[in-house]
Amino acid sequence: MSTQQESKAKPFRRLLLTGAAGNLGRQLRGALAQWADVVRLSDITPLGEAAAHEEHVVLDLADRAGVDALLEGVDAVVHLGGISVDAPFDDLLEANIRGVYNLYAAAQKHGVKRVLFASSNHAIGFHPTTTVIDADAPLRPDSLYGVTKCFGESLSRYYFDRFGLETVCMRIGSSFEVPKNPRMLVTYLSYRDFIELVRCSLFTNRVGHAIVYGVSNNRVAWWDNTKAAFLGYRPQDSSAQFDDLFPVQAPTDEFDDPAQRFQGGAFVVALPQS
Ligand code: NAI
Ligand code: 15L
Repeated sequence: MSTQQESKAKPFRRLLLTGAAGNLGRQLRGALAQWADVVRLSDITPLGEAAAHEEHVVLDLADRAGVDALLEGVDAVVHLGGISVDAPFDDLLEANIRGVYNLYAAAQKHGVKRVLFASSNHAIGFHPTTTVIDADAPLRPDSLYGVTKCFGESLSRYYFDRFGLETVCMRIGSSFEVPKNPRMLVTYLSYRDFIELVRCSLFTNRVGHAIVYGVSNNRVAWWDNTKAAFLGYRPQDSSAQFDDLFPVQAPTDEFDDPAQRFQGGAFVVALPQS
């Protein structure tokens, strides 16, 4: 191979991104082109026009045969697909329980090396806002949605221990263009930091099964990423740039409102219609 050809070689032959039509999928779509020859994008909703390096697959993650075919020829997966808020159990069951099982079963069958699983802060949302927790904190889901993220973390642990399929579980805080409320000044993850954490999760050697909090370098922190330091994630952004949007509040356990006492915010009190 000539030097010129070598410099063009990309680390992955084929990367799969699920949930590609969603908020974070749309942010990541462009970045993946640098990392793989072929980017396979999937969602239950249409994905727009396919670029030359893209393959599009529109399917429901609950479709086992479809997901099996989706994983064929894939080196690594960024799994963002599924319901991203609290919802009736039957809906969560299909997208977030059956869907994540289908993904792992197919990934193992097809020899996928690594998955980035989009977990959520709602897996640990019933920890108080006055405590700082790390990767070893007990799961304390704040919603059925949070319970499905605990299932994904647990399933991925099993697939690593049993089959050696590596996963980084990214417990994402709040990744939006701009924080929407005071809580999000603490949970904010900029899109740039999100993409960087995906990069670290895909390219670090031997991650095994890891838990990392997806959060920027905000002034107030509830989550300590020391145990995921080996990923080399160095957030560049901070919610401090949005301080003028909301009054900054010192942590206190004197709040009457559970949505302020617990890290999950409104998720700890809301109940979806069934
Ligand atoms: P989103 O709701 O914008 O995107 C999720 C995508 O999954 C959507 O495009 C949706 O069509 C697709 N999807 C839903 N059900 C599906 C099914 N049955 N089969 C196939 N595709 C399906 O959510 P967002 O913000 O992009 O989040 C991505 C992931 O990160 C989600 O798993 C979410 O739970 C997680 N997350 C996001 C946070 C954030 O602040 N954006 C915070 C914590 C976790
Ligand atoms: C999540 O898990 C959701 O996907 C997202 O929509 C936000 O609600 C986020 O958590 C948050 O906690 O702000």
